[in-house]
Amino acid sequence: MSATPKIEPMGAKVPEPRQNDPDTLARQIVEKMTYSICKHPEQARKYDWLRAVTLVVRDRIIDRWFASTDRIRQSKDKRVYYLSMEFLIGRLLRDAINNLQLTGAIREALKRYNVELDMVELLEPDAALGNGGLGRLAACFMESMASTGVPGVGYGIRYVHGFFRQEIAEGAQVELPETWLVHGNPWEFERRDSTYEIGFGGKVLTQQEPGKPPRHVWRPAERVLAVAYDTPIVGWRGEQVNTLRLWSAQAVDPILLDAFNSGDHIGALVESNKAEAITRVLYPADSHQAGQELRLRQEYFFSAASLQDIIRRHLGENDSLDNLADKVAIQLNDTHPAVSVAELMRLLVDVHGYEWGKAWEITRATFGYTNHTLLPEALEHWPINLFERLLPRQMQIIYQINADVIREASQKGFDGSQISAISLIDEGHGRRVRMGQLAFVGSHAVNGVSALHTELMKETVFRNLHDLYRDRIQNKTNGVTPRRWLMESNPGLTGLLTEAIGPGFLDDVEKLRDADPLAGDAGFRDRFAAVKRANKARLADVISDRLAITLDPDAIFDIQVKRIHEYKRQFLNIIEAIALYNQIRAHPEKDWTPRVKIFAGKAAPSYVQAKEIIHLANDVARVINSDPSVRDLLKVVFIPNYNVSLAEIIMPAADLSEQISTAGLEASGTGNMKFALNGALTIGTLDGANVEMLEHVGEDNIFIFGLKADEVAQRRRETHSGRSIIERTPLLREAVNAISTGVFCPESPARYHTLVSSLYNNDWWMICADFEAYWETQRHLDELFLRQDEWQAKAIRNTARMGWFSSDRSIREYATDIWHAGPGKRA
Ligand code: CBF
Repeated sequence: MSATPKIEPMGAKVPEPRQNDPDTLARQIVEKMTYSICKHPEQARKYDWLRAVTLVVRDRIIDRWFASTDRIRQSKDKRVYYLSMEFLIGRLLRDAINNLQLTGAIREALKRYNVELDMVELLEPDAALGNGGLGRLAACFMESMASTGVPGVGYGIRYVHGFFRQEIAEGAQVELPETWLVHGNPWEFERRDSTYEIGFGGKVLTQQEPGKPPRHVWRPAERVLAVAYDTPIVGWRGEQVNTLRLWSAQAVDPILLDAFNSGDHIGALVESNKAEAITRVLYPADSHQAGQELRLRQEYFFSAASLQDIIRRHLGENDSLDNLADKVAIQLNDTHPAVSVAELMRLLVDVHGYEWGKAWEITRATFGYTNHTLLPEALEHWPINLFERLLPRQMQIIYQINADVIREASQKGFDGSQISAISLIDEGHGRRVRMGQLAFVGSHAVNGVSALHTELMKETVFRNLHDLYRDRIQNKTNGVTPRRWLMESNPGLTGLLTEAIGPGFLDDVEKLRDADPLAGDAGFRDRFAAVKRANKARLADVISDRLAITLDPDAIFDIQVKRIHEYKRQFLNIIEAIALYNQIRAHPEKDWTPRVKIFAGKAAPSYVQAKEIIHLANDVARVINSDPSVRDLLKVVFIPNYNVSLAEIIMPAADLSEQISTAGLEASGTGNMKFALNGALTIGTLDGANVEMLEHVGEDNIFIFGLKADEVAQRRRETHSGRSIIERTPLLREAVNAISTGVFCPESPARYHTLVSSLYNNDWWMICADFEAYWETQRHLDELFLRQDEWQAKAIRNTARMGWFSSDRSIREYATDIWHAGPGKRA
């Protein structure tokens, strides 16, 4: 047999220069329309254009993808694997076109057929494979890894139904299934050659040979297949294309023929339904412990598939796993993939024959863990009996890790209560496995996502583990990608800045600093304000189309968009809106600054209070917007179905960004960064990354109010009641009374009884405690807005000073301090 000839993949040496002029692109779009979509261009519908353009862009990406993969393989550089249950990527076409710098040429090409690129881009469904901040951060990090040259692979789950669609019916949230895959997904490539078996349940056999440590063999009772789907992630200027690999679950046997043949047609499909259920739906809760078996199955499924894939790739390029940690860094995005620690130990010890101590050394050196919240309800812990039933061998391994950790702590003199805080097993709540502890002890680096959050991690949830491993916790403040959150979502501002300071900031966003002195230039301020006004008018159009509410683009656009959660305090914002409404009516003679309060966000379907807050926002909006005595000085809007694409329109249109969480509870926030980068002023508490934003933009350019984290803790020790504050604060009292007497819901006056009584009896979120400071700061902002020169100067300084909050900076820090990977780091 003759040797197989070596076939160079097209584009492996690339990028073979494809022509990017409008003529060539126009011709290729029609070729795709004809031969891939099988439509005559004259009969093409809108979606056909989307598909044809996507395929033309995709060809260019594939060339570069091959080249990047080849380069990484040949260089033998250390790879970074980002394990995340969520990737909230949104639309990909605009991102790809922008990063390949094809926007102008494709726009031109499409014009030849009377097709608008903007219209085409809007047709793409949002890939909503995440809940909020954590998932969106993962998406920004993927783009930044590709943009900064880090050889990164993202591993996650290919949910058939992403984050639910939200509709508002009579003021209340209604959840509907999201169906992003119904028209197919041109960005993904199914890789059946990367399919792995994942086991669940069964038993562990122990084989004991004389003089040797026992060998454990896990015999799962159930097996499902994990099939890989790859999506290219294009970095800035297309210089590197990384891979996002998402796993889809399938049954080993698609149908049980015996059952089918004997007439049990439903039973024949039970296995395959059970397998496919693993990747069918994203859990719609960002900070609630779900506790269901399916969630644990999801976590193990994608962790186990990713580890098998990583090991297979490593062994394809190396002789053994001895050097795994030199070649591989695995980042655990929160505790969701924390079971990976036990699974890697199982693979090393049981499958690859490593001695326990050596396996532990490799495991710890390989993993890093990012904590994203201190909220107790979000710290995952699994009932031992469930864990043991589903993952019996991993449970044994966790016991053994725990024994080692406890021994170490005892040797260092830790007492009983410290040891029980450190233990991987919570003995107090019906015996549970603590995933935070597992992730912590199994990682060489543990990080928080803002300076304050990291310090609080050391003082609270991980206090004792921090005492045991003093060097392990470090901070990595979050960031956002400036490509999506400035260049693509705000072309007006990007154009203005390019004219004013040159294009350098496109490659290095910290160069935005060059715009700082322009805050003193009246001509620039006017042009900056004109861009903002146009963005506000665009948002006003969207709101008019969707909700038939007319807004004045010259009013302050005061915006709070994020998950609905008590600690994020949308309730405080609504109460302030009511107090303002009361004051405008009581004092029509005063010079009120027109204001539009905009809300958007989803509540976890089982989170009753959060859903009430949405209902209240809608009820209040209905009453205020239809009251002629307010003379349009105040409007309240709740935009349904907040998602990444809507955020891209909202962020550039804000004058004022609401970042008002109870201090100590928002780990970082990233919306705060997107708003400020686009020139919004922030009203906020000293919480999460607001603290660092204050340092960067300067205290004159951000509006901080309210209790600090230590003051919140102190007040909680003293009292939980808001009653005395309500009673002595007329503005607050009247607003709260209006809610409780049914002013906003005469059809059901008791609707907000629970919400209001919580303010009186348990002001846990410090709404009463912070109300006055918040009100005063808002009135100060009203006055400032009338002095437009001053306001715009501050807005310019925000944009100019936010470059540090780029996810490129975050990724470089992870690469240097945790992964020891990335450009210039040869392993
Ligand atoms: O770190 C990213 C974000 O994660 C959360 O959304 C989370 O889900 N834990 C936090 O609530 C945010 O503060 C944080 O920015």
